[in-house]
Amino acid sequence: MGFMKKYVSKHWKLFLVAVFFVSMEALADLLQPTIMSHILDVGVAEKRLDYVLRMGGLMLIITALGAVAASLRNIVASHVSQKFGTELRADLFEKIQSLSFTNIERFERASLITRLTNDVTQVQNFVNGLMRIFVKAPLLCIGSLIMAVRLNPHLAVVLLIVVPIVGVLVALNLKVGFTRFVGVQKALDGVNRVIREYLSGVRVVKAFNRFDHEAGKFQEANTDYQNKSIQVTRLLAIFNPSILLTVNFGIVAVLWLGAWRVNQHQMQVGHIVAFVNYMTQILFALMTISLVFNMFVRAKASANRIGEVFTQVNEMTWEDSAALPAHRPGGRIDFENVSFGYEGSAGEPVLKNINMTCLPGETIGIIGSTGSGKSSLVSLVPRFYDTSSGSICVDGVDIRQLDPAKLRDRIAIVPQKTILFSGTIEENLRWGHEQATNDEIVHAANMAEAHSFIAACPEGYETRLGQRGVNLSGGQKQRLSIARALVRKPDILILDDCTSALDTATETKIKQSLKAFAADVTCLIIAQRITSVMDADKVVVMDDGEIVGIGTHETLMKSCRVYVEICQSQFGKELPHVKAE
Ligand code: DGT
Ligand code: MG
Repeated sequence: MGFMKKYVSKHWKLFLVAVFFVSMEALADLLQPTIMSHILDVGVAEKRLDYVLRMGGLMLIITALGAVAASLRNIVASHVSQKFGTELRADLFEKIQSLSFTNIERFERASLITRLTNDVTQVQNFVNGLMRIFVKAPLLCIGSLIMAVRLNPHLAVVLLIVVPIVGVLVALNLKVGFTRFVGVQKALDGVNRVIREYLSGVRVVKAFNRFDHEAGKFQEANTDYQNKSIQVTRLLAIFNPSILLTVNFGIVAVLWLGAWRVNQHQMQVGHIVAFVNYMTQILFALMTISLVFNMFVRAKASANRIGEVFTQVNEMTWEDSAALPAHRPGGRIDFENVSFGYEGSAGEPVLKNINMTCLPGETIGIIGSTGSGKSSLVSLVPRFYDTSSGSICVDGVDIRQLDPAKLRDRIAIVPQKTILFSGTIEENLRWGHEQATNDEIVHAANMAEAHSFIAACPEGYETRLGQRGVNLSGGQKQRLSIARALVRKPDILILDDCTSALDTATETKIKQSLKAFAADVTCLIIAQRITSVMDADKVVVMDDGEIVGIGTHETLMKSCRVYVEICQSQFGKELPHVKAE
């Protein structure tokens, strides 16, 4: 929980102010029963009205001061805890942002969401509680004990028995509670995960009529959450009344003992009233303390989970001084003996011994059966992942020395799975380049054959997209995604199967525009159709994570068996020729 240090050093002063006010409040509460006993034993017993009035006035003043302290404490405590919660959430969000894919994939997405929301709230609540009731409870408890013993040592014998029993109960509660609360938190993760998966795939779920199945999964997670929560509540249901019972027995004992002593004329009634008052305060304080422990346990479990994210060390390191050379045209990429495997997939490498060079301005087609590692190969260039062995250089600089942000500035990607964000079309296109002029945006949209359909929308570029662009067709989304990449004017352009949802005519038009655009841009084009890549400067053929052929269409037709097989499967025996331009 080292991450808390920062906030402690930032907020401890105000925290202490709140604690000061809480102590004032507790002090006011502690004085009341004693004054009360004086009023009874002196004022009432001796029928001295002036004494009653005087002490009554004192009581009023003390109560008023207590109330003022309580208000101030409330204000300070809310301020500190809200600020703390907001800062913690912001820092956690920033941390998650800064982590590499590999780091993030160690957590489930659902659990990252609960960590950001529920866990932060738990810790925030605890901090808030610390400044309110949590400090007050022990103060009241110890204070009441002292005041009670001072008031009447004979009655205090009862406390000698009651307090240890309650202490043991609270300790037991704490011990048994911890693992249970951790379990509750995990179960809540489960519920979030199921909902997330369902919502992100809601159309597919409905299309396949899998609602019952999904509902079943939800039911399961929900029931698990219920059971775990019930277990915890049951625990509280046993411990809290036991504490209550013990203290109430104590009160009865005090009444009995006190009545006996009053009968013997060894003490006055006022003492009994005051003593019972202190006992109730102790009871209240102990109940709160067990609540505090429960909240502490919950907050600790949450803090651990937040700490897990904070302690992730970003595996991607770089040298601040390293920079890509400024000379143009840039965009040379060298793969040298690159191997790569995703973490957790049994160490099986997805890419093996990749060697290739892409020169500035070259267009490289990448083709291969599904799962052969094409997307994985191109995802290494913007350093989404680091290679397991071997190196990748961009413009002669090993990308492991480069700040990924600087590297990615030079690269534009059209991912295989189109992802758009809620906002207007223009806002989405500006992701490519914030400062792009309107002309540049329209130009990019034109190249991606997106301008005509955008212009046909009543609101044109101001058309709002739903989350992930749900109000667009697959092909429209793909074209926006291409335009977004073109707005960037990158050195390296990566197109991952980005024309899969387009008809051949549109694809051809886009390819022609790209040719002019990409004259000095290194283009990596992944495609399923041979026709999409056959006129590239070089075609890379992938099979099972390896490059089995590099060359032009003609050379590959002569030398690469896999390429010929792909070709035959797409065209039959009649093999096409590259059109002379
Ligand atoms: P495609 O798009 O269907 O034509 O296939 P490729 O060639 O783009 O294949 P790719 O690179 O997506 O996948 C290669 C292998 O890597 C495949 O066995 C699945 C695995 N893989 C891909 N993405 C991930 C990932 O994010 N995590 C893990 N653990 N494995 C992945
Ligand atoms: Mg792919």
